[in-house]
Amino acid sequence: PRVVRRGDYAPPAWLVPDLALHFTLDPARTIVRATLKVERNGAHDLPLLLDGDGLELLALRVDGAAVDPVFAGEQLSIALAGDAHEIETEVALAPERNTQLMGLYASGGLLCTQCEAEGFRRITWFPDRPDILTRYRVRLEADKARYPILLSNGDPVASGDLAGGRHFAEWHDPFPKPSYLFALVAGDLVANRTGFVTRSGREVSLAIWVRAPDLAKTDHALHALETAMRWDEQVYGREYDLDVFNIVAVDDFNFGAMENKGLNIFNSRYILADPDTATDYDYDAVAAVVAHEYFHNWSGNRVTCRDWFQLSLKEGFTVLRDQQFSADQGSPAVKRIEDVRSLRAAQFPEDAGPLAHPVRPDEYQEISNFYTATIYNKGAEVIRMMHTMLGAERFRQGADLYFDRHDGTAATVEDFVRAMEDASGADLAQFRLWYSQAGTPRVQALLSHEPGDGRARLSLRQSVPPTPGQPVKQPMALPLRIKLFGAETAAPLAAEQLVELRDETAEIVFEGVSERPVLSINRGFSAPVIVDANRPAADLAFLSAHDDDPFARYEAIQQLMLDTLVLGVTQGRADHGAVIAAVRATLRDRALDAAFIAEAVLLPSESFIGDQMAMVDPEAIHRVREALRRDLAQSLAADWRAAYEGAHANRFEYSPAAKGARRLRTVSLGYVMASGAPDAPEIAFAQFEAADNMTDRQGALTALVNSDADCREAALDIFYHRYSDNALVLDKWFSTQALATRDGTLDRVIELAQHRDFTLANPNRARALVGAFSVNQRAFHTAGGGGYAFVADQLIALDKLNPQTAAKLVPALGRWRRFDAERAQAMRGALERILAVPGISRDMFEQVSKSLE
Ligand code: HT7
Ligand code: ZN
Repeated sequence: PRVVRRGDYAPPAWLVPDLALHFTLDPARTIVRATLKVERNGAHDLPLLLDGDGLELLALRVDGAAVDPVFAGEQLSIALAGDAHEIETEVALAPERNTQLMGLYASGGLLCTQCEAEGFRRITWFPDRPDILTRYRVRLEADKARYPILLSNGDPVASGDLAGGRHFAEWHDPFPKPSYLFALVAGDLVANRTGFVTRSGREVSLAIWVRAPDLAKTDHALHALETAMRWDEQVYGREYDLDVFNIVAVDDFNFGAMENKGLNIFNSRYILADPDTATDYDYDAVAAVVAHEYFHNWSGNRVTCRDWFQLSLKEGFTVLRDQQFSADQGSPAVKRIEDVRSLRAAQFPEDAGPLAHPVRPDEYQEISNFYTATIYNKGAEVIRMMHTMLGAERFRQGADLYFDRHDGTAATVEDFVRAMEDASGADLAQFRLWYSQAGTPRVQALLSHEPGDGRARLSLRQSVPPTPGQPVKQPMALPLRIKLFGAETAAPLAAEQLVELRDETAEIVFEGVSERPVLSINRGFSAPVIVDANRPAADLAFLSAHDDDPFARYEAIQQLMLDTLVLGVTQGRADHGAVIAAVRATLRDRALDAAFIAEAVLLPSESFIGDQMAMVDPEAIHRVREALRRDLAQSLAADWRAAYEGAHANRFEYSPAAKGARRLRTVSLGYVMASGAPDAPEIAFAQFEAADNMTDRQGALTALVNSDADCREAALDIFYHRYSDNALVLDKWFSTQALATRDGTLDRVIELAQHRDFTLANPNRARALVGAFSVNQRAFHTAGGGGYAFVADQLIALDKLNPQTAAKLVPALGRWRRFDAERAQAMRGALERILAVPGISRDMFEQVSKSLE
């Protein structure tokens, strides 16, 4: 297989300062004419190499003269004598046959593009690498009735009618950009528009383009865009720089959205929202993704990446920025809890498995496989740690210096860290290991107390586990926020300390500690590590009630639950008393807000419990967790009812308080159902029917679908018929069933794959069924290996249509080392079967072969 190595980077031999693109758009046969002005970069005699993928080359001219193409592997090689030339190419494409959804493709009557990472080469011959920055002039021609709206990057400069019912539009983007940021959209679209005046007075026209029936669902996204634009001015001092900012929603999209300069293209699930069809989670995700793509205008577009090994430079930083933005819109504590929960659900397992890679990888076969939780979420945590260590002010100075120094260029991770160092004076030499070493560090923390001399000693020991290709690791620089509380007085024994653990071991001495101290460590999740503090249940219960850091408080109750569950699985039984008492106290604490309570009282997921164990027993985990759930449900029956009823709202409202109430209501309903009370299904069904919003409706549906209640099938039917013409809600119908914790989920999922509404051609639908099922630990690992066989069948079929989407679903099968011999063998068998398919894509080959190593 082709392996691309970071160490092999060489600057481009030829630059392309200007490009004119002419599209004659047609879904069956689009003609693309490209005129590249190329300039020799330095003294050399290398040919110009152009990338192309699946293009029918119709013409090639150099300085106006036709030449015969010469190919060097997959590239077009053009020998050039002078220092500056004009290259013209003409190619034909078939967007309607493009099922990979990379390059130019058709989706729901639209024509649209996706170029990151290497899709531009599926549109035209070009040096498709991010360190070539080019000014684009684009002319689009299409049938006016079918494609009345023609959009591209930058600002519109001309438009008009042509003969034969056709028309054209011309767009110029004044900002030189890498090819991965090119975009076009043609379609019958309508816009939700507003104006925005930047703080320096630029008037920007904002528009969200959708099909006419969806227009009413775009207000939330438009409002989020305005809020994000203002926030970036206020918090990072970054302003928008074009006269227009367009967003288009499309139904078929491999990812969440794409930050193309001035023309963001979105998966419609991250644009469309109204109370009847979108949950609070969806609303929050829409705002976060709109903000994320907007923030890329600076962190990604104005300063882009030199090569794809630097991907986290834009993605990690932009995730941090969107997390900070979302935190500022609601509860920072709950946002931090949610972010850590998704880091632990997606990134920690990745870092512990065969696909582990550093935040700045050293090599790849297919770059699309590296749009991972490590690049995005761990990358964000790494920059967050710099924020913690430098403080907000010095961090902002570092960000300003980074943007100023590298504006208009393609930069590296090293450039970012150096800007932080230069602006702050901090030494981040050791800290850079976060970019090069994979694996989640573990920190053992042991607190001892000598009451006689009033001293407490905290011993810390760190280790970083071996990962593929990295058997031995250096100690990392870990910022740990630490505080001690008095066990009797419940008062802090000293101010919080920010301890930077740099060596393998360290000892911190606290003086004047007369009371027995209780350790609060990694507060706010200041470092993305696993802490083994071995704190007794009593200390965790104490912290869950008294810690003044909300994240640490959440962490304490979750650790208490986790310890109890792990003990239940490994020892066969565990005392539930401490968990019940802590949950009771949390539920009854009137000072806490509902959203926090809902997060805190939710039991750790079955997968997360599995992640704590060397050998995962999915059935035992399910049994033990269900037993604790039932015990909590029955022991606190009155509290759950009170929480459920107390969180009732009369009318839908989208505000942090209303969202928190709905979250607590859903969690409480789950416990009411788990109690086995005879009236519970009725309560759930009544909520399901009466709901005036999707959060309550889907919450009730999930509670019913997880149960054996008689009305579960009726609820599923009602839901299906009510929303059968809404693809995004039907995705929920599929995923709710695929995630069900009850018996028989595997059979149901196999049945659903035959449903008339199931298709692998739409990535959202494929993920809703196959993706959701593969993270349902109990169902996916059903004894006998049927879950693995099902997923392998689907991935083999999906790979032929859309390799990128297929390859993203491989990791669940790659976790075979953590399961018993029979399951491990069946998982390997499924991977081997995929690998043996003739014509397997490069995407799948890389994921599957690495998973088998
Ligand atoms: N930067 C965007 C990445 C992306 C992408 C990558 C591979 C294949 C398809 C894709 N669509 C979008 C999204 C982002 O992080 O903002
Ligand atoms: Zn991004």
